[in-house]
Amino acid sequence: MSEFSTSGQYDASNIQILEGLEPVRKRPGMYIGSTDERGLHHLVWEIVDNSIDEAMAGHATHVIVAIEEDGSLSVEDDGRGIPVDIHPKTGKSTLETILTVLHAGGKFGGAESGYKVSGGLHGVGASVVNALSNKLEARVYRGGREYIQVFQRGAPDAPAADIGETEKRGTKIRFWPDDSMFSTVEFDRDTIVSRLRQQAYLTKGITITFFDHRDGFVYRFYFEGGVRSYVSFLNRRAEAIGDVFYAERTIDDMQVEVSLQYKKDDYDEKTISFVNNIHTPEGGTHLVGFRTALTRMINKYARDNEILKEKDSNLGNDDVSEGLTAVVSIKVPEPQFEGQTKSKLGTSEARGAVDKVVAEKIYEFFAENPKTAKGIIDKCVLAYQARMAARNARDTIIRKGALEGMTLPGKLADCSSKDPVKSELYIVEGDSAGGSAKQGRDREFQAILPLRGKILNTEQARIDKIFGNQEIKNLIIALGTSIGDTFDVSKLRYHRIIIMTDADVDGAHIRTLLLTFFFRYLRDVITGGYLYIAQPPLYKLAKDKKVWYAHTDEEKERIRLEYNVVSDGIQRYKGLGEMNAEQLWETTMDPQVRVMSRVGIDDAERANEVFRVLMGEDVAPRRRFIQSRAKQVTNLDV
Ligand code: 28F
Repeated sequence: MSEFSTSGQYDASNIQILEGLEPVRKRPGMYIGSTDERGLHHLVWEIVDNSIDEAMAGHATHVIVAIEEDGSLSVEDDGRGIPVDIHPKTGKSTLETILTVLHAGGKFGGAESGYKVSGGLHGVGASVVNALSNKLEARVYRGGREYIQVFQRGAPDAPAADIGETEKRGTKIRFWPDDSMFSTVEFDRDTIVSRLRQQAYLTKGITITFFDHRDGFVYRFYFEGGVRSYVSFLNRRAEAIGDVFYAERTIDDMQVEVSLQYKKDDYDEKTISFVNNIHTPEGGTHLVGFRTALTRMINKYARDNEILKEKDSNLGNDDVSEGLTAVVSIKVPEPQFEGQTKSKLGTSEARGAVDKVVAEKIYEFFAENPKTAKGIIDKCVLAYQARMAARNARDTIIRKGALEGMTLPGKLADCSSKDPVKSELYIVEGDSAGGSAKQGRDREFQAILPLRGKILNTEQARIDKIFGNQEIKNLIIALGTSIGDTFDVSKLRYHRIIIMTDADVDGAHIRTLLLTFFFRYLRDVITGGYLYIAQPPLYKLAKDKKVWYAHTDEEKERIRLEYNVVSDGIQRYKGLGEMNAEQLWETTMDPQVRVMSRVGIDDAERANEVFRVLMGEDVAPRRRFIQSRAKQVTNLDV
């Protein structure tokens, strides 16, 4: 190990640092998932999570996040400040170690080290942000002194320097993402604001302020009520049954927080679960504990108060979930994650802890709010009856063999391969594009299902009505999985389902309807990674018998300039119908050249949310949704 130099310039020692972070710069996707916009925002979450950790440990109360005028991003907290003492073994300060050694910041350890969000299984640590930033400036306010250390792509210019007195305390990190690494280095305000709102709900009592210094936009979050406020926010557009239920308790080092409220006329469920502030879209033991306890206590209360008679069968989890909005947040010192995207909690003790908290407190809540309890149970009983009716309706339809795939719909142009792994289904908007797709496809492994016009608005329709809609029925039969509680993803007849709609507003509408339908009734098709969206080209450029296709404006400009294509050699595609079969194949269907994106669960969830706001029946939220994107607002969310 080379002698640690104290001179301003670092000599051989920082080569070792570069080696430490070299793998990050070589394969960034291994650390932050991707280098597109989503990966860029992972850099923000890494740093913000460190501040939230400091707040969760009770040492910070304010976090400030800012997009600076030059497009860089800064995060500041008023915690203890990362230690700057020099570590005898490495000769480096703790600050420099955290920022230059992989996984250095997030030490594992019992509850005394708090509930680590960053640096844990999900956090890769601030050093990854440092490695992927052209520049990173760390400031520490500690012991009445201010320290600063600047890095370029993870290598420090010099040791941490004491630059004078300060009244402040805490840590501030500002970074300039490396534009040679990311497809975009432009931060998205909405993405950051909605994540900060969520973190503020999950860390009750913290104040998070967001500044966009590019245009003076300010947002401040402070939620005294923690997840109780979160449930109120989630239900803000709905009419609710009674007050919000809230329970909090620490059992064996696990801090459990649960809140719920039922909506009156809506039967859509929205239960969001977290571990150490990390969203667990695949649920896990904490969510199982929540659901079983809630169902058990609702049945118990219903029987104790003769709403359910001796002869009545128990209400099931599904009946208890209709119209339910709930947030389950648990903090566990060393959580075990499972599942495909490591976003399912495996820690078995969490199930018992959440079950215990819910069972104890929800019965008390019902006893203290008998009207609310009656309203909830009546709704659950109604859901039970509707489920029975739908099951009977479905059974009659299935008995008629309509859904057993006995009669594949006439509109489906199936492929000859019977191997689902090789087969793919294009869901195409409109009969004309459907026709071209049928002609242009490779019939060995590509099936086509044309969709006529707008499919059913599944936002409001009940399951028995959905079965009545021919387009939906065709789709379900073609997929082969059935739907609802007879759904079986292993019966899927195609392992790639590709939504191909026009690039215009109508196409976006149909795509949103389809995404919402899959999200609502065929969710495992999404979580299994089977659902894609085709990206047809936006432009066709032609010159001297040569033809190019462009998927983005930038690509079109690059080709136009490179080959000097005159403007009347450039066609902007309005819809799929303008392409003939051969063009459709060679631009959008040929696996060698086509561009398509895989649908993630949060894309579909966001479509579902956007769908509800834009397609729901209340006007106010639609106006708000549109306004909040059209003008700058200063909002105080309480
Ligand atoms: C803008 C981003 O990163 N805030 C942080 C602290 C405070 C401590 C700490 C962080 C690793 C091994 C300790 C201070 N004093 N905001 C942040 N604030 N990390 S990151 O320590 C991590 C070290 O041991 C801190 C006493 N204990 C901990």
